[in-house]
Amino acid sequence: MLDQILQHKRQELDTLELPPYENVERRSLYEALKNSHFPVGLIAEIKKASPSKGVIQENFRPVETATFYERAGASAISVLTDQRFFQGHRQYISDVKKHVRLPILRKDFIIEEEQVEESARIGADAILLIGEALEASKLHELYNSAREKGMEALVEVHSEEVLANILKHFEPVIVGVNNRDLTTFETSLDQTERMASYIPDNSLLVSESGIFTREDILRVKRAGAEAVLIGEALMRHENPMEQIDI
Ligand code: IGP
Repeated sequence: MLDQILQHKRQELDTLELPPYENVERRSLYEALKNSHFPVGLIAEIKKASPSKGVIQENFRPVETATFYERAGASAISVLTDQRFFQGHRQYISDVKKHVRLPILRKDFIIEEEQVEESARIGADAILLIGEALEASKLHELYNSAREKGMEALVEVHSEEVLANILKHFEPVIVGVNNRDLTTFETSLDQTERMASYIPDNSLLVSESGIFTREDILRVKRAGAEAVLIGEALMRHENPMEQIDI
């Protein structure tokens, strides 16, 4: 699946048109996660659909949902911008940013410099860089480029080998462990527990995917996660924070 998505991204890149600059004020994801008033930092995700779950929210209203997340005390908002597989759009970043004060993470499959530039122009505060989708040296290059443009990056890994390769190049400030294997879609919170000891002491660990309950949050926190990234559990509920009871 991941290969199929990446192949499609390369095609999209051929026709990528850079939008004009807007919303260049940057907000720090790292600071927001560190200063959470919940037991962990919470990145609340806006995602209409996914390849593994199909359509998650029929009546999709990104701005309303973001405003709700902010009022409920989320630290940051993750916005899916991939159109083909997640029914997202880059416009959602600009729209959401105008209506909330939280940092916005652009969730997409970023593989080339043009996409980093595009992210900066639409007002993203941070971008996702996926270890399994990039050579470690390329990931490092895109990471530096994001920093130069005033953005931060969430460096996501699923496996230990991929993390080890990245650490040969640099230590990311924010490391996400994806509990979902993007090649099989299998999700298990064991992954955070397995990976936690390999994360550098100075990196902030975010546990991503498959988190549904307060118990799940406490479990990954015990493993060493300082923040969580939650999508589906929040998108499916009328009053999502009640469901999580964070
Ligand atoms: C959220 P969930 O299981 O709470 O909906 O997961 C988030 O971790 C997931 O959307 C995600 C993702 C990604 C999506 C993690 N890494 C990479 C697209 C690309």
